[in-house]
Amino acid sequence: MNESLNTAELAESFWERGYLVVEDMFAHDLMDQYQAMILEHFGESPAFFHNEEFLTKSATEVIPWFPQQEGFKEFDAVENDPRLQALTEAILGDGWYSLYCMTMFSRRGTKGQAWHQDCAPEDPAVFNMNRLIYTEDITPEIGGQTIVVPGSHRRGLLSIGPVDEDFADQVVLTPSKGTLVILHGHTWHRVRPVTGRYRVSTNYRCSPSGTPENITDICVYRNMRYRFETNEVVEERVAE
Ligand SMILES: O=C(O)CCC(=O)C(=O)O
Ligand SMILES: [Fe+2]
Repeated sequence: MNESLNTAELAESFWERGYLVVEDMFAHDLMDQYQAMILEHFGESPAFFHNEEFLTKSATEVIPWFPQQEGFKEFDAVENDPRLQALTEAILGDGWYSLYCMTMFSRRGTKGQAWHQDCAPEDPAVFNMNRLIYTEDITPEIGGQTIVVPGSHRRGLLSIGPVDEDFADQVVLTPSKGTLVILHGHTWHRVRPVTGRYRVSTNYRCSPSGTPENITDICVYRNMRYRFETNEVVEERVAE
């Protein structure tokens, strides 16, 4: 386990690239405990949570679960980790706050997630930040690699185009058990299809001071903006 982090250097790297990978951040024992609870909750083949229109249009097949909201205190251990808190503070500054902890489950044969930004990028200062932990290895056999475009948190609106296009400058992340991935909400990112078994990731979302709490309500895809609260497409995005 990574006992001490070079917090200042990591924060600088985050702001340069719009994402950060810290391997061996969390103990395998803790990850095993989380994974067991997650599988207990989902079973290995749960039903979809989102409606049909969303699943079809967004090419996103993920089932969310909010364990802390259901009283699973064990999930506080990562949240309260002093190294994670110090790193978050170094990146976001005083007054940052936690939004929620969301576990995402994808079954075998599902599409993963299409290219998106978690929130509208029009104001560069208004954003969410993802602190993703992986409680089991992502492997090439399982699929579900997370793909990011470095520096895209400074590029503004995600371009319109095919929802699973490959970009020349994309970077493919294959996080192993215990890895922390921090991702700026404006960074262009997607998740590859899940070809084997199932895929699990858990996101401790947070925001800088003053960010509206519903910041992640509207997500930007290459073909639409979607509002999760009301399950509706709020804007169709079509090339001129
Ligand atoms: O599960 C992942 O690796 C990324 C998920 C994602 O897009 C997000 O949490 O915003
Ligand atoms: Fe996302």
